[in-house]
Amino acid sequence: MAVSDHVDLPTFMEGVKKRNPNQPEFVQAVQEVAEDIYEFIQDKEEYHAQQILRRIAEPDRVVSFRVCWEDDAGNIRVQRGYRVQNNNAIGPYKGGIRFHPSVNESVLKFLAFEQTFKNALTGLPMGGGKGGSNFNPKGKSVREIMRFCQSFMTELYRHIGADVDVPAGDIGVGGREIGFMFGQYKRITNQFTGVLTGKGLEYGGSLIRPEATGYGAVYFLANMLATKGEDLVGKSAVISGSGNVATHAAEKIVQLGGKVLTLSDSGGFVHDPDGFDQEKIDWVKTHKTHRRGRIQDYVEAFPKATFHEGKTPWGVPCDVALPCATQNELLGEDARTLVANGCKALAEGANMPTDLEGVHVFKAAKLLYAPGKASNAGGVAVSGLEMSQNSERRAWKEEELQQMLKDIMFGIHQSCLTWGDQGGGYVDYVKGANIAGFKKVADAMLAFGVV
Ligand code: NDP
Ligand code: 2IT
Repeated sequence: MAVSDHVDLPTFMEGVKKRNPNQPEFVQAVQEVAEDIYEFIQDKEEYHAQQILRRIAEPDRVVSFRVCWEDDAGNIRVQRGYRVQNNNAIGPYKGGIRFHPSVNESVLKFLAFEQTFKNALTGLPMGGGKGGSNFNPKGKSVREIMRFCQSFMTELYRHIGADVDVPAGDIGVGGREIGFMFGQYKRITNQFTGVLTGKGLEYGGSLIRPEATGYGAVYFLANMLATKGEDLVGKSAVISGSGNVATHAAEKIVQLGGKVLTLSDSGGFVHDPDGFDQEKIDWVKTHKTHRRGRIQDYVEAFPKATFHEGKTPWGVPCDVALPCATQNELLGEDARTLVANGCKALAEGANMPTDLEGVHVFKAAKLLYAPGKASNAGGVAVSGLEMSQNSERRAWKEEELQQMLKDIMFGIHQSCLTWGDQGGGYVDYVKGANIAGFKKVADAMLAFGVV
C-alpha cells in the first residue's frame, strides 16, 4: 500500500524552508495558508494521499530571463525578468506584473501562490501567476519605460497567451506600461487577443478595472461591518500607500461617508486631520501617478496636513484601516497598536501587508480582519470580466460591471463566512478565505489525477 504523507505542520514547513532557501516571503505565505489548511484536511485522507498542499506550494514553473535595454544616455542596462506560473487547475494563469527594485523570485513566488487562492475565491475560471522585474521605474523617462517594457515583452510573449497566461498590472505597472507591453505583443505575434488585462478602453480594456481593487476592498470592509450592524458613515480610516489601490480605496471610503486620515508612500505618511476629500485624492492621483511625485509634497498644497518621514500610519487612531502599499508593511507591534487604539476592522488592499505575527494578533483580538486574498480580489475579478468581454468581443456597461464587482465581493465574503465562522459572533476571515480558495483548486487537482 502506498504510504500517504501524514507529516505534521512543522515537518511540512521544514520541507518548504529547505526546498526554498533564502525565500522568506514565499515561506511566510505558505505558512499562513498551511496553518489553516492542515486543520481542514486533518480528516481528509485524499488531500494527504495526493499531496495536494505540497503540489500547490510548488509552482508549475518559474521562468527567469535577462532583459536588456538602453537608457537615454546610451548606457546598456541589464535587468532580470520573471514569470511564475503557480497553478492552472481552474483556468489560465492570471496575475499581475510588478516593476520594483525589490522584486526577486521569493516575492513573485509568494504573490503567485496567494493569487492562486484569490482567483479561486472570485468564482471565475482563473489560475494563479505573477511576474515582474527588478526594474525601477522611478526617475525613468517615458521613452526608457517604453524601451524596457518592449524588451521585457520580447521574451515574455513566448510564455503567455489569452488561454495560457494573462498578466496585468501591479506595483509600478499601470495602464501606460500595459499599453507598451500590449503593443509589443501585438507587433511580435500579429495577434490581437485578450493576452493582458488593465488595457486602455480604446483597445479592449474594461470600464472600472482601474478602480476595482480599491473599491472592492472597501465593499469587503462594508460587508464585514454589516455583520455587526454597522457601516462606514462617520468612520475614520487610516490608509497606507498612494498608488492605484490606496487612492481608489480612499475614494470609495469618502463616497460611503467615511473620513480618510492618512495616505503614504515609501518616504513616510501624510496625516490630514480634516480628511482627504475627492479634490485632495485627485491631487494625490495626479501628483503620484502622472507626475511620479512624493507624498510629502502634499503638505505644501494642503498646509493643515503633517508629514511623518520614514513612518507608517498605524499609530494614528482610527475605526478602520486599509494597508494598500506592499508586503510586510504592518508588523506585530503595529497590529497591537491598532487594536489598542480601538480599530474595529481592517481590510488588506495590498498582498500580505501584515506579517505573520500581526495576523496572529488580529486573530487573537477577534478583529474583523480580511486577508488580501479575499479583500483585494476585486481587481483580478474585473480582470476576469475583461477577459470575458475580450472573448465575446464586446464591452459591458459601467452599471453592469459595478454590480458584478459588488456581487463578486459579496460572494467572497459569503465564502469566508461559510468556512470561517467560529461561532460566538467571530468570523476568522483568514481561515475562511484559505479553505474556500484551497478547496476549489484542490478538488480540480484531484479530478486530474497525478499530473
Ligand atoms: P502602485 O505602484 O500604484 O502604488 C504602490 C504604492 O505603494 C505607492 O504609494 C508606493 O510608494 C508604495 N510602496 C511600494 N513599495 C513600497 C515599499 N517597499 N515600502 C513602502 N511603500 C511602498 O501599486 P498598486 O496600488 O497597484 O499596488 C499596491 C498593493 O496592492 C501591492 O501589494 C499590490 O500587489 C496590491 N494589489 C494591486 C492590485 C491592482 O489591481 N493594482 C490588485 C490586488 C492587489 P512609492 O511611490 O514611494 O514607491
Ligand atoms: O494582485 C493582484 O491581484 C493584481 N495585481 C491584479 C492581477 C490581475 O490579473 O488583474
